[in-house]
Amino acid sequence: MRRIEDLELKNILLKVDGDGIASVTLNRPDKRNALDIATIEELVDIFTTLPRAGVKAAILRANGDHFSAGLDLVEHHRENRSASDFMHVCLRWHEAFNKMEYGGVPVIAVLKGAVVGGGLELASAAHIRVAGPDTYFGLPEGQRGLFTGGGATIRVADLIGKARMIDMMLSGRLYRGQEAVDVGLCQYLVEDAEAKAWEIARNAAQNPPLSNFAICSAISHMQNMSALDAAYAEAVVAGVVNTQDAAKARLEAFAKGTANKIKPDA
Ligand code: 1HE
Repeated sequence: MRRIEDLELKNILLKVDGDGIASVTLNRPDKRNALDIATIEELVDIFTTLPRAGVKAAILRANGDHFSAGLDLVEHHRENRSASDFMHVCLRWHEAFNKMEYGGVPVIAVLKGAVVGGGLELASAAHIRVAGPDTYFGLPEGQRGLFTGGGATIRVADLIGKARMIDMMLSGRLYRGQEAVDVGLCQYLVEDAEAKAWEIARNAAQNPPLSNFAICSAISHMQNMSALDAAYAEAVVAGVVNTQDAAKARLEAFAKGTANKIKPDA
């Protein structure tokens, strides 16, 4: 099992604070955090390692003015890849983003500037997306003569529906502001996305890890199942999670009337 301190990272900064919250920072601002293959491999390593390292939540953020300009178009052009080469590149993107989505650690993305193409594919693998006022979302693949290869056909279509996704890809339509929230590209639109993401992460980190594991992996897995199989899997997961020791003190407090209440101003 690899340890966080053993990871060799060049394009991503990784820190874990004393509360077990990791910040994963895309760090190629001069290239607008375009995703080259080295960055994708670092994402694979990071999101393979974090769930086994006791990390309670992760903030996915970026240095510079833009979250990510998507596929590194210059590298792609320079490498002159064959169809088979690029298919394998896409499989590494899927590996990275699946590790994020199915790893069981809550990932909260802090979005700003361009969240486009593969940048949106990356953001859509996070569990919660928090956008700042200057964030915009696009799928300019059509304009570049490309197609999505990092899971957008699954995740972005799931967030916004296929008609909107096709519109974005065909017409180059960009979404931003409240409209981006309304269509489902992000869940929060706030002045200070960074602060909001940390607040969400710190709250989520208070939940028992097994509950977060189920929330952040079981729901995604169940979406891939028939309703009958999903209901069965839900019962099995709930059997394990809802009887865990970590829940007992919380349930006892509720039974005694000392637990917090679920009210808007509580
Ligand atoms: C890049 C990339 C990139 C910037 N690959 N190098 N994505 C796109 O089509 C978006 C392409 N990027 C842009 O439209 C703009 O760069 C931005 C709107 C994001 C930012 O504009 P700006 O004016 O701040 O920066 P810039 O001057 O365009 O770029 C600064 C540098 O970043 C420059 O490099 P330099 O060496 O000349 O300084 C750019 O080349 C570099 N850069 N974006 C490589 N994307 C799995 S399939 C997924 C398919 C897709 O993702 S398609 C969408 C691709």
